[in-house]
Amino acid sequence: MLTLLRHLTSLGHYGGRRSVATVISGNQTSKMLRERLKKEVDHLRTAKVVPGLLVLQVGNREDSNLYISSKLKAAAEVGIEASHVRLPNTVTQEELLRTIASVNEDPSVHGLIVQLPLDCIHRVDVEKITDAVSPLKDVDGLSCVNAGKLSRGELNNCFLPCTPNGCMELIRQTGVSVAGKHAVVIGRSKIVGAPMHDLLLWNHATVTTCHSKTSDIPRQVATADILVVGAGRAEMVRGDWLKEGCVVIDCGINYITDKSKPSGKRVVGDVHYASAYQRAGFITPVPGGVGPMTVAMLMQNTVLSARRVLADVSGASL
Ligand code: NAP
Ligand code: L37
Repeated sequence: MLTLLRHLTSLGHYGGRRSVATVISGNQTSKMLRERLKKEVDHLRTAKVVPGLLVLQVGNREDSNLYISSKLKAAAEVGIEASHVRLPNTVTQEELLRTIASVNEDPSVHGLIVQLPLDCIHRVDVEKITDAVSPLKDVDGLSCVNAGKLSRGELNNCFLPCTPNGCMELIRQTGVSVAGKHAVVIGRSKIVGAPMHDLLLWNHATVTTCHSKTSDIPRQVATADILVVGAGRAEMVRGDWLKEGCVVIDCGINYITDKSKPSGKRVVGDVHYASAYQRAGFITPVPGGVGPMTVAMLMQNTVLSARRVLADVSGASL
């Protein structure tokens, strides 16, 4: 009887404890995506279209260097021709705008991203920079045109920002349907939180977005079937805040001191993984969760942009 009771409680009957979360691997999901994209690129190359990506960096931030090298590596793997242009931190806004304008004109480049944050000694209006990228090459989806389309639900007619798009793909991996669910997003930045809100909304979730002025975040989180966190606060969300069995997507990349590591530091998310793992139904790890998906989605957007060019030339539909 006790054995049966244990069995039933582990299955969630009698309101008892269910089993621990299923880990959704961004490493595995992104690998499958890269393999699919490689086939598409092979096909495009046969039609004499070589997808081209240009990553524009200002300055020399250590974290950006790491992310850019992952992007270049993924591009090489799928057959995208990628180049990295690094401008010195002394560059002015005008020079940066001129560089963007010339890349906009270059037909060999299908995707252009300006890696943020900028590391620049001069005052630069970041909005002006992200808006200078041609909407047709804006594979980061950060220009007003693409962000506006997303906010209106025109998902098939714009470039979706890479990190939120990667989160949606991870949610799809769980098999949990988004429509009709309550989703909570923590963060409202242009690159993570705000587009995440839009994507969940237009996939028919009911969405609550929290930010630094939200009064009782644990109370909001307790109602979430799907939780996406992009706050940049190490291990902020605790397991006991969660609704049992929910989907937890952790975008956070935070470096904390860890004397036991040779580097003296360790990367953690915005979610306290050990406690959340005990209570969630699904959870993404950090590292190996959203990060690799961000990179893979950039490749997907670049391939999409190249396909659009081919369709324009040949008159074929996508
Ligand atoms: P951000 O621009 O600093 O935005 C953070 C957002 O979180 C803001 O909206 C802020 O609210 C909110 N916030 C901050 N502290 C909060 C708190 N204590 N309670 C509730 N909300 C809070 O950061 P971001 O660029 O969106 O990045 C967020 C995290 O995701 C970072 O850890 C970053 O490293 C990571 N990230 C990961 C990837 C990836 O590929 N995995 C990509 C991009 C970013 P206000 O608006 O009120 O200030
Ligand atoms: N597209 N992405 C785009 N444009 C930008 O302007 N800033 C920015 C951006 N962000 C970005 O590239 N983020 C990012 C974050 C993490 C990874 C990749 C890209 C990543 O691969 N992270 C690994 C390793 C983390 C670590 O050990 O430091 C991970 O497994 O999460």
